[in-house]
Amino acid sequence: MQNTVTPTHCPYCALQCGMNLTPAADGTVEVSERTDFPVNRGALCGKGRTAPAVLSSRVRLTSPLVRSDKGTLVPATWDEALDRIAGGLGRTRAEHGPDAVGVFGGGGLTNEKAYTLGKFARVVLGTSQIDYNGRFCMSSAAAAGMKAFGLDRGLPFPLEDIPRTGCVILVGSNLAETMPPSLRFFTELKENGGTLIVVDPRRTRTAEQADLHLAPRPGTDLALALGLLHLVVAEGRVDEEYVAGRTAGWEDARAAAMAHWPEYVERITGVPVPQLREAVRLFCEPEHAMVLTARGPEQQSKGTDTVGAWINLCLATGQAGRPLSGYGCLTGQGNGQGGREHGQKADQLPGYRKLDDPAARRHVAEVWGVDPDSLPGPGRSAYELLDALGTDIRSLLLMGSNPVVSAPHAAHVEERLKSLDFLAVCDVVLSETAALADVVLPVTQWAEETGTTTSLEGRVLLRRRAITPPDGVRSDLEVLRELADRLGVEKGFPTDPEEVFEELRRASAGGPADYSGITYRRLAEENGVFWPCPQLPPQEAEEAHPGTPRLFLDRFATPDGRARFVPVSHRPTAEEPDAEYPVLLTTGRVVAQYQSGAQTRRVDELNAAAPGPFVELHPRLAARLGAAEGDPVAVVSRRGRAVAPARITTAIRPDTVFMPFHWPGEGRANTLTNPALDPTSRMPEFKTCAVRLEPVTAPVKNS
Ligand SMILES: Nc1nc2c(c(=O)[nH]1)N[C@H]1C(S)=C(S)[C@@H](COP(=O)(O)OP(=O)(O)OC[C@H]3O[C@@H](n4cnc5c(=O)[nH]c(N)nc54)[C@H](O)[C@@H]3O)O[C@H]1N2
Ligand SMILES: Nc1nc2c(c(=O)[nH]1)N[C@H]1C(S)=C(S)[C@@H](COP(=O)(O)OP(=O)(O)OC[C@H]3O[C@@H](n4cnc5c(=O)[nH]c(N)nc54)[C@H](O)[C@@H]3O)O[C@H]1N2
Ligand code: SF4
Ligand SMILES: [Mo]
Repeated sequence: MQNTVTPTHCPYCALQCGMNLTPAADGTVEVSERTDFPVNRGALCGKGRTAPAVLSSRVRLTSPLVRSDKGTLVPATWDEALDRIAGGLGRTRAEHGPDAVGVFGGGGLTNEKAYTLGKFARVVLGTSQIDYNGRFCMSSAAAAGMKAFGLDRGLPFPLEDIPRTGCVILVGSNLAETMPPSLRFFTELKENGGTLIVVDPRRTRTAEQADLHLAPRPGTDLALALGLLHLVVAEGRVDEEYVAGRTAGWEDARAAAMAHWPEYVERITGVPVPQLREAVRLFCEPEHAMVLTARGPEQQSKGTDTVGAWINLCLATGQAGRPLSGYGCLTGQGNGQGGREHGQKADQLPGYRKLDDPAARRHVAEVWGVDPDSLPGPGRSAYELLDALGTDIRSLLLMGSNPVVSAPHAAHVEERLKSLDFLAVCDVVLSETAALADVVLPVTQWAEETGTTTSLEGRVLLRRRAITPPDGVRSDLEVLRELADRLGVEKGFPTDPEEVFEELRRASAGGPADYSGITYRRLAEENGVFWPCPQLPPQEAEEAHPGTPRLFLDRFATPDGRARFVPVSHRPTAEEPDAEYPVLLTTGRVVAQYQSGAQTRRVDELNAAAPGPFVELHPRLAARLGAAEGDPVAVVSRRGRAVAPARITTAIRPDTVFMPFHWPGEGRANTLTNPALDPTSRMPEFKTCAVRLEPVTAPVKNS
């Protein structure tokens, strides 16, 4: 394998940029341009370019760690560590029943890992208590997409369609920082004469590219979308023929929208009526248009209704299920799409099947060689699961997430994790969550193992092993196999990713996310395949199914083929500002750090670019506080207090402050966030809570 160039994909975000890896003689790995992958055509952001730094033994775990009698983590052999985990989980199961054992996964895990983790929970542990960090990510968009279209695939079309549409409304996405190479599609859109509307309370690098920037008050996107729909109706811009032919439920949705007068919407959102009218004009005049959402409107306690309202706008104007038009969600994590399809979600079986559907249970149970009645039912959502730690749930196996930094109301979650009888964490580094564990297992990562991911386009991709992992680490699949063995299940947990994928193909066959026609060979030859991709019956078998880059062109995935309008109305956020907490906090990302920072905070170049947390605030707010640029500012919510330097800018609304969430410690944004959940998606309200600002006079204690 030495000195050969291996084409593969980035370990981080859902764009899954293609890159080439070459191992060098000194043990390091070189990243070079891979131009044959059409999404990024060789371009990478700084995170992707520097990703090999996290492969280095200098920053990662290379030995299992177990908690000693003195309470510290000390190196142990693999057998000792695995025995301890099987003992810990097994004891809880014996004493408190299977549902007292929890499993928490991640949208960064490959399809093979996510699939095996879900199977492990249901078959080996017999627990219903499994969920994953994707719940914190795109779950509201997924729920809204299921309701409206009968299927959830983030983008129903490839990114390459964007430059050829007429107008894109980009709602709460800062893709110039979160998916930099994707900015090209929007630049090309404008070069082709199309327009870009960005909806964001901040004038971000993305908003700077827009023809029209709407800056609503955080948490008011639902009213904004309804106000635009009101104007569409009032101005006679509804595509009546399309509505009659391809949708259902218009009358109720229309009635709900008509209650949202432009002036009323201006009062709620702060977006002036002329801007609302301009947005409607730009969106409705071209033949084709798209709405894309990301975490801004989705991470709200009304995220599902909010996305539903944006979908209503697309449906009323005939902009869905037609070429070069539609609604899409920009999924976030490397395998954010595939990770939500194959069973690590509380209510789900592989192939995006429902755990409470008897036919789905029979199909998957047969593939797994178990009795359908032995499969548990749906469990709790991610935050509810974390909140139940130490009470209903006594032991936890965690793989691919760092909730001490990334979960809402993080101090509470941290305390819940500490109250467990037993915590096992598999990670590549000693994350803040791994540091609390009773046992930590060091695992292999992207460049050291083969596996598939499914990008934000719904394109299934092959990540290839490019280097030999260091001594002392094992793959997540090997870990699950060893634990299954120790917990009495000797078969059904292969460690070869391709073997797992072959089983996943069968388990997903006939399901909404059907991968049965996809093989590793095809993925290697075709640069990815879009699902659904069923295996064709033998008589047609020479012709492989081509995959489905564009969904819904003939019909939506609902029983009658029609898309569903949702009748939604504006409602306030779960925590509106008041006299005591008068300012809104919103949270998000910066280009040089990834998520909880567990990986990127170990890369010098990225730390130099983004060394720590900050509080972005308007000069007027700063003046009231008496804070100058760089002064420490305390942000206080009902859940806690965080301190970070002020970053003063007119790019943010004067009623709002912004903090990135990548850091632990006293600047941890999630100390402040509100775990109020969306009733349908169970998404926490990361994007708004009420805070007050205080100047920092005395040193503050670390959280
Ligand atoms: N550099 C970097 N890139 C990443 C990641 C990372 O951590 N770092 N993570 C990946 C993952 S998992 C994800 S999910 C994606 C996320 O990608 P994005 O959704 O683009 O990222 P965010 O910064 O969370 O939020 C986007 C924007 O929403 C705005 N916003 C805040 N509140 C509201 C609101 O109420 N309404 C509206 N309309 N907008 C609002 C914020 O100001 C912010 O600019 O990025 C992926 N890429
Ligand atoms: N305030 C606020 N909080 C947020 C958000 C926000 O916008 N605002 N966004 C939310 C969103 S969208 C997301 S996606 C979450 C993400 O937050 P987290 O779930 O914490 O995501 P990561 O930091 O990517 O954590 C992944 C962990 O898995 C490890 N890892 C990487 N690869 C592997 C592997 O192959 N196997 C194993 N076992 N481990 C691996 C990494 O080292 C890291 O420790 O944060 C959420 N939290
Ligand atoms: S944009 Fe996303 S996939 Fe591309 S290099 Fe950056 S982190 Fe990696
Ligand atoms: Mo995410």
